[in-house]
Amino acid sequence: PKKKPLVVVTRKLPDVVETRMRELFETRLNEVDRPFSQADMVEAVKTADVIVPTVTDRIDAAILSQAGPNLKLIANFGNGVDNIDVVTANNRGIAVTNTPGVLTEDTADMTMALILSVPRRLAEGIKVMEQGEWSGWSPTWMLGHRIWGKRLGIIGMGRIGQAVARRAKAFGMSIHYHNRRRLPEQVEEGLEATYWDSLDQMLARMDVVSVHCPHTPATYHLLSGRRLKLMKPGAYIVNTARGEVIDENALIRQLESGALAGAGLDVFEHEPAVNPKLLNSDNVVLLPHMGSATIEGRIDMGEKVIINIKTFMDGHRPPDRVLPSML
Ligand code: 8YV
Repeated sequence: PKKKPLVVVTRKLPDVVETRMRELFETRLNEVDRPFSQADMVEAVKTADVIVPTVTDRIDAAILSQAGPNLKLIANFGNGVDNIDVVTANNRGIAVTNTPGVLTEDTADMTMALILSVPRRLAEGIKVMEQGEWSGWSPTWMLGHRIWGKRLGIIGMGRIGQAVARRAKAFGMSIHYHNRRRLPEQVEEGLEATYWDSLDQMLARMDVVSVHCPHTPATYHLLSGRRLKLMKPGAYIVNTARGEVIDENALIRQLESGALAGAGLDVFEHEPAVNPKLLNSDNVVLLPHMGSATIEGRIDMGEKVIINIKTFMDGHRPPDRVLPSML
């Protein structure tokens, strides 16, 4: 029988996923879920046939230059592949796959939660109750802003962006989007979404802006200081994609000056570090990268990883191959 591939997994995954992996592959699992060090990663690329990294692992050109002859596949446990140098991997004949689709709805739910929480001051209300500071109802106290009838601008209209659009539409928002490519007419009509070729022009007119594009060299600081200044006074910003897409310091300045009314952030530029200025603001809701964090989703992601490895090892094209041309 063919030798089973050695699969190195960098983090603790759900038990069912690990059990299935043990059945199918020779595995080196991370029982204690201690984040991989640089040395662990070098050791892994030197010896493994397949590596299963997560968002907390960097596999850059320097690491890949130490890859052993066996390494043929990096099967990312996650959708975003900005942790991996896909171009260098590809040049070295190492395939990269991700786990699209299975975390779309969960991430869109969390995005909607932030779109609701920030304008309606949910976190502030919870804090008042927890601190026992509620002295009674008042007609003019704790007033937020309604989202109904407001304009939502979605940056990046892929699977997650579209799932957010469907939800926001049900909440009475009008849907606008900017994307590299315009959606097919039928899809656009189904979502009742308005396309903006110019991001600058869209930003100037939105009440809420939500980020759903991947982090690539082209989208790094896409929401730069200049662009954030174009936003409508009193607008809100939500990010469940990648922190690097927004210039975080510039965002803080716009929040401090009151030009922007608030932000809901699940992702940060230097995770897990969070700028203390964000932590001390009332008008931001912060979450620790929980967008796709459901038990069901993690199991689905694990299954996707397994299918990608299995298909690849059987000599076929894995369903979720990421090619440099797709970035
Ligand atoms: C995951 C994510 O938690 O898939 C992504 O791109 O950011 C998250 O949903 C993470 O990537 C797991 O590696």
